[in-house]
Amino acid sequence: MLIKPDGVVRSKVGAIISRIEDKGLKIVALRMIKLDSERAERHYAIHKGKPFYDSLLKYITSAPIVAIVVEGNNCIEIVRKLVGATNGAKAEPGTIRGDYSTGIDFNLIHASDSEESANYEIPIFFEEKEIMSYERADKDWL
Ligand code: FUP
Repeated sequence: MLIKPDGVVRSKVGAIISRIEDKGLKIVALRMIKLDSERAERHYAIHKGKPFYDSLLKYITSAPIVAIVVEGNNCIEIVRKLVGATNGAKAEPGTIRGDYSTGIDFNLIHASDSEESANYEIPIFFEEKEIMSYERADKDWL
């Protein structure tokens, strides 16, 4: 997942990470970076040619982001639920977008929507050796 530029400049990094940890998912990689256009284009290749593509690239490269890899049972489905609908105006209260975003242009967070997209996206931000292996102390309770 990515905490996008608005999440960083609005100082929601801690709040968002807390939701992931509190839910019981395990953070195994984390880094703050400012995306260059090449990496941003790679990440959003699927949206190339769409009407919102140029503004999406401008937004995602406008300030630092935080890239995070999380693991856990049904991780992708759970993170997508925590994140909420794409448009913050429609996202349910209690979700990250539902609580912090009022629209689709600035929706704070990106989350892979399938294992396939996670496998495509993670290497854009991390080398394999940067993905950590450890056990949560509460692993037997999750
Ligand atoms: P999501 O999976 O919820 O992050 O949404 P998408 O992958 O469909 O879209 C990626 C980003 O493109 C969204 F976060 C916001 C932007 N977007 C628009 O600006 N307008 C649209 O109509 C759809 C997406």
